[in-house]
Amino acid sequence: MKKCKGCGIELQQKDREGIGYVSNMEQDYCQRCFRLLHYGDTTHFKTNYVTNEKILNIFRKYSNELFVLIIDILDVFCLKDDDLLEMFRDKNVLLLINKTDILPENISDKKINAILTRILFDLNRKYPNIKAAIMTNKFEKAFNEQFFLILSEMKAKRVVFCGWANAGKSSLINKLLHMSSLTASMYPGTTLEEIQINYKDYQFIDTPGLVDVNNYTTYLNLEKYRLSKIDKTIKPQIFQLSDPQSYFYDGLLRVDIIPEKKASVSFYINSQNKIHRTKYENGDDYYQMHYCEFILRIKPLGITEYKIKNKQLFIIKGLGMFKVNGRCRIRVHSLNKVKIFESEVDI
Ligand SMILES: Nc1nc2c(ncn2[C@@H]2O[C@H](COP(=O)(O)OP(=O)(O)OP(=O)(O)O)[C@@H](O)[C@H]2O)c(=O)[nH]1
Ligand SMILES: [Mg+2]
Repeated sequence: MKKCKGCGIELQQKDREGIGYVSNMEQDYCQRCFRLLHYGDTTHFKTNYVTNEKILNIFRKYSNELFVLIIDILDVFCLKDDDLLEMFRDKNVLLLINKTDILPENISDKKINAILTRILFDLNRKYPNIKAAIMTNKFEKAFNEQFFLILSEMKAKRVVFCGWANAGKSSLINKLLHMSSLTASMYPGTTLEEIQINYKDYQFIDTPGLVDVNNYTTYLNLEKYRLSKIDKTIKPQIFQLSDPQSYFYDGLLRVDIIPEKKASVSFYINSQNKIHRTKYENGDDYYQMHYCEFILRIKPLGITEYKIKNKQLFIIKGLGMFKVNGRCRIRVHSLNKVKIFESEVDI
């Protein structure tokens, strides 16, 4: 049985439109990986191919090995309230904090370190199975060295790379092993099966990304996903207000802010997209025009209300985050299914 080197799927010649298709069994990459890598073509891309049940079954096979959990920095900010670490409670975990380069430039390395130290200190009390944590891309060379040092300290020879879809697992293995054979792409659900890679006396196992029901990207069509995904350094969009205002991220998210006196709000989203502001009383008109326009299947947007006394950071996974300063009431209109995380992080 031959498998695709990029995504791990079994290769087949029978079904042209099916997953794993190759015109010739000599080929190492399936049609989907080939077209994705060379033409950025997503015609054969199905984001809902892998289920969490299937991925958890892969993990079960490696229960005694080291699990390297790769986490997007914005997900780290709400990790304490998320479901991810619960899935690894009984496993030895090394956390790799990825994509720190997307944080705004004004957040210094010192500040990032302080924020992460605090988060990890709290997490470790709840999850003593987290053995270590490293940032992946602040000091790249040092990261590779540190990573292998930890593996040797932990006497880990077989390592399972895991995490939410699109966290950067396959790219990271490629980078660590100075290769490019694993398919990495901007779309979630790229890796389809486990892939074993032997390197010196190690075995690295790449796995498909877990589907996160609390992430907007799970519900967006590919086009909108591409436009809203944060892949570059965020430039915050900051607004001051003294009257009630409504802020819109297309039809995806609406935040109404009713300040007691003065307030400010900063949005951290893909900087190609601009937050639209209207007076609160005109908010409904704009909303009706853009309501749910990009969401795969129409899903009701729910409203959640909060009272802010001083300041609060909110994480909307897959879209970004926003921070409100000043005493105010806010109403967040967002996908019902997606949890809004309130984070203690002070950025
Ligand atoms: N900005 C930034 N982007 C990154 C980083 N690491 C990976 N990416 C991007 O994240 C996207 C996902 O990368 P993959 O390696 O395919 O992620 P994955 O976790 O293997 O994804 P699945 O197989 O779908 O679960 C790609 O667009 C990468 O270029 C990083 O450190 N910073
Ligand atoms: Mg992958």
